[in-house]
Amino acid sequence: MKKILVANRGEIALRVMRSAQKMGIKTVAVYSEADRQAPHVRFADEAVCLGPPPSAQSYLVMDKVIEVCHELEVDGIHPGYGFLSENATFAQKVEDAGITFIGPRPHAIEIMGSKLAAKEAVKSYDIPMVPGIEEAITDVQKAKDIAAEIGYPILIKASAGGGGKGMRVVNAEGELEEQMNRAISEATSAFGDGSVFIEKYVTSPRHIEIQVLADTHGHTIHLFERECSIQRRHQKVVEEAPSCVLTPQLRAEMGAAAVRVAQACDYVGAGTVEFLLDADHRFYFLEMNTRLQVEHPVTEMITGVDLVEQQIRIARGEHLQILQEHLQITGHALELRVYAEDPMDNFLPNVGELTQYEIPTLDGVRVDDGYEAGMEIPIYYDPMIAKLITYGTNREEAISLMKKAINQYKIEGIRTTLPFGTYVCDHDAFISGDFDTHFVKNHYQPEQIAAAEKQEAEAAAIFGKFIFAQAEEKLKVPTSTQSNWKNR
Ligand code: MV4
Repeated sequence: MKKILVANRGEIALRVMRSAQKMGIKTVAVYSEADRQAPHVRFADEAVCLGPPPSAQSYLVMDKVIEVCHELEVDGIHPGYGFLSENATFAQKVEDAGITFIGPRPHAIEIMGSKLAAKEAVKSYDIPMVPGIEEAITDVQKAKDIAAEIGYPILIKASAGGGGKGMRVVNAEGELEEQMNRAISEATSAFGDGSVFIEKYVTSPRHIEIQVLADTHGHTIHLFERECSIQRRHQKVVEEAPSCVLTPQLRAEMGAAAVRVAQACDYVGAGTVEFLLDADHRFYFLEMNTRLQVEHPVTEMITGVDLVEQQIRIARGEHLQILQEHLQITGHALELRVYAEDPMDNFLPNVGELTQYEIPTLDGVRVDDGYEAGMEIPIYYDPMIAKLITYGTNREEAISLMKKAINQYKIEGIRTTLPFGTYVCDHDAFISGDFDTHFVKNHYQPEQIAAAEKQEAEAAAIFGKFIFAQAEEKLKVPTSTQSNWKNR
């Protein structure tokens, strides 16, 4: 593989190109008219404009991306995350064009893109699943019978779902019909597929996911877990590795289950198997993400493995050089997603110009970003500006370093989730490890950030006044030498 096109933008496009460059592979960037000046465009050896800012006219135009590959003699496409990364049709088109898709085969993407197909595929692989049904349901009476059997509360889920869309909690039989109709109509409009199914609702789960790597020769390994419970509206904000609740035994069990899930769909490349962990530390398979994930750096920090390099090696047909028994967890890593969102105003997108932008420079701190001072955050894409990653010998160190790094991070012009990061790192529930996916709902009080900011502003004002008084004192012109020019 001599030349890779990265069909993405922002921090992930840069991150992928860095590993490619390190391996001596040429890079091609594609971009929309909104990203002409973007760092990923300047970093690449070659860059081609795909079209107008909306993704549907640029980053999502499959044939255009493939055309660029032919023109520039590209032999591999890395899709990053989002955009075309989990599009089986795209993976197939790439393959048909004689280009290597750096990711799994189309059929694995397709199976895991449907929750019901995924359940069906892993059925004979001894994977723990939440009690429920494995087929689409439309009949309300049948749904009521099943719900009565598994017991309320239940959760209605869309088979094609993602990001919580089409998901409905039902607490009692009286609500079932209405919630089912809502879930079906939401799933139909969002995914063009109204298939829904029912599961027992796990009330206070932690979200734990396992990173896997599989080569084309049948070797599959796992790279331990990431804990991603700190999220709001199905958008992760803080992730860490390892999770502070897994015992070595549970970690090994979940890792082995994740490997079996990958094997169930003949997985190739880097993938992530998502599990729910209930209050009694029982785990259940949720779904598999067939891409490199946003939060992959925390795994890289604790294992020392460059996941993008592994993806490229696997795509080249190489054998995995890493053996499961050689992998070990060293230290602890945290990641804060820095979004252009106002944590004081319900995390509303807050796009605009980055009038000031300075990243922290501390040992053990990694910043994966795709913006520079003076740039506009476009309204067309995900509002994530950067990922702030800290690494320490233990969790306490990683947390304390995260607080320092947030303090050093200077972003002006837009509101970001940086203060939310401080809030989380200072919170007892987070520090003690006693939290679940409801952390934001249960523990987040924006007023406390406001109070802290007010206190800081007051301290700054007092300090400023003091400095001003000192300066004034120094500048005071002695009365005796006062000039009388006015009087001349
Ligand atoms: C669940 C659940 C509780 N019980 N399934 C959310 C998105 C989709 N990937 C699966 N999700 C959930 N499935 C059962 N049976 C709770 C969630 C859930 C969740 C999961 C992981 C991380 C954050 C979440 C936030 C709300 C709900």
